[in-house]
Amino acid sequence: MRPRTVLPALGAALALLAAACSSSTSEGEAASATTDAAVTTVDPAGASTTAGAEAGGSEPVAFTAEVWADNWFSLTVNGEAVGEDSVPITTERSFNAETIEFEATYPLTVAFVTKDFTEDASGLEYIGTPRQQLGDGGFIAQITDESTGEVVAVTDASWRGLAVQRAPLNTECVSSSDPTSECESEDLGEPDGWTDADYDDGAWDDATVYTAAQVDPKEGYDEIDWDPAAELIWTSDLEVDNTILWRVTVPAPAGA
Ligand SMILES: [Ca+2]
Ligand SMILES: [Ca+2]
Repeated sequence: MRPRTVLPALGAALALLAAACSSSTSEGEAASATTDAAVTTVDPAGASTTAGAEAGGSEPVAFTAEVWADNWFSLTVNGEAVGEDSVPITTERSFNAETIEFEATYPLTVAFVTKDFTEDASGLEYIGTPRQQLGDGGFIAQITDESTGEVVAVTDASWRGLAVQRAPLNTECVSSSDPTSECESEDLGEPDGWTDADYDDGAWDDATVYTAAQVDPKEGYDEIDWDPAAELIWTSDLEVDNTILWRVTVPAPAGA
């Protein structure tokens, strides 16, 4: 009798097992699909964390930027404004060196705005005086990684620049008795997202390097111990291009 009792029980158990296997097939596929989806979601974050670690970029580092601009600048790093020239652009003669300290994570997306002084949209300065003229620009900067003491970025021909305010487009208006009316200007404004790491500056121009004789840097320039590789830059037109946007990417130092 006992085997008879056991066999039907075993049969019932096998039937249950078969049913369980049958139903678990579709559940298993669903579970598997869910897992795949979860893995897909997790992967990018994992990859990004790894990339940051491989680039030595997971920890913020202290930096010092030293800047001299004719006449004004502001500095954004990795999309965050970190400092600007303490002398307002509304000051006709503003020549001064600036030191800005900030923390950031490699790779650095460095974005400067530089402005040559203009009295108004005409692009001229000393309007109505015997000195009425087209002012000129010029800019030099270096960034030091304070954790190593190494200069990790200097202005040079590799920087990408975009002139967004240009005046006067008709330079002969420099001798006009009413330049504010007669000088023509162009103002493009700042493109959206231009300080972001992934902004495409492919259409921008390479910086033009100038000698100190060409820019004639004034007060403050000699107060900074410039790295030999740091150069005075601007766009190709020192006079007409008044507001320039600059971009450069600074990778983590090798071995970091
Ligand atoms: Ca100037
Ligand atoms: Ca100018």
